Amino acid sequence: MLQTNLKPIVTTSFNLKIYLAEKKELVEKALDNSLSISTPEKIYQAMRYSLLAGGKRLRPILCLATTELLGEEEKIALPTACALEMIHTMSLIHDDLPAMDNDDYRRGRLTNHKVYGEDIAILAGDGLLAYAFEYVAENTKNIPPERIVKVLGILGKAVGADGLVGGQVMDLEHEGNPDVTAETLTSIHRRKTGALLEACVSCGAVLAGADAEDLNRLSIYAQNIGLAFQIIDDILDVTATTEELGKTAGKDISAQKATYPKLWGIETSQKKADELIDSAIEHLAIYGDKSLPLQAIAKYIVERKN
Ligand code: GRG
Repeated sequence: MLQTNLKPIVTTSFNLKIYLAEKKELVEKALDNSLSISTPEKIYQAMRYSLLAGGKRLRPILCLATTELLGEEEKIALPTACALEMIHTMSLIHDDLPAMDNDDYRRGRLTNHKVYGEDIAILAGDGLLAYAFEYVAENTKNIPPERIVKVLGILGKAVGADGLVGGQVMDLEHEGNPDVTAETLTSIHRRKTGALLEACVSCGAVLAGADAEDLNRLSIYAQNIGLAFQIIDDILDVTATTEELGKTAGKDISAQKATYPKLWGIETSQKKADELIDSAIEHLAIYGDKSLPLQAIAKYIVERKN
């Protein structure tokens, strides 16, 4: 038998499935502890109903992964990670309202207004939005205060007229318009979907003390994955089932929404999403293997089934 003194080749392996499962468990526990029932009970129950309804928890995980990439412990970013999920959940509750997309199902269960009524669902969203800011301010420890102020500013911008609110307004304005261009669609989704995903990465970076170059590089990564995320969301609306999605499939067509598959077809849309992910990953090259989690999350965004 051939004897060699060669050491086994060390390959870098990263198991995204295990990584996501571990982070998700951490986030679920932190969210559960973040909001207990107080009075008036009904509003706390409505807020917890949607906040603890599962979901991929991609936004908090992106925040934690970015903080770790830059060499800080994830625990410093946990309150902000929870706040990002509170804001995301608020946007889903409001998005599902009869005055908006009018959906009955979300995350595999009845939407908030179907269970608690429209009035309480609006207030549950408002309650989660306000609490997100309170939660960051009250619970972020051992971080220079100027970083916390910066995080609060990033969150506010991502929610406002240049973020979720503006994107939703543009989305509503263009419903039923058959002439929406790719530029307009991208402008809608840069705000509606991309702004919050970018905030997840930026907040994680700021909490870890990122310099301007890191912040710029990581923001470009986030903008690319944000748009790819929405392209895949549009594709899944056509190709996946209601059971797989946990929400009504085919909603974009029935609501006459402009979508990427409508503009480009499914194959080209998938190709453009893949290109965006390649470009996102290129912006992580400087970090080497430390960026494996963010690289793998980017790939997951285009391979996901819900
Ligand atoms: C009231 C301040 C305020 C804002 C609300 C309703 C609204 C304005 C904005 C809508 C934002 C929205 C719902 C965008 C869609 C983003 C998107 C693709 C959500 C799906 O995210 P996933 O797949 O969901 O990560 P899970 O359930 O896995 O978390």
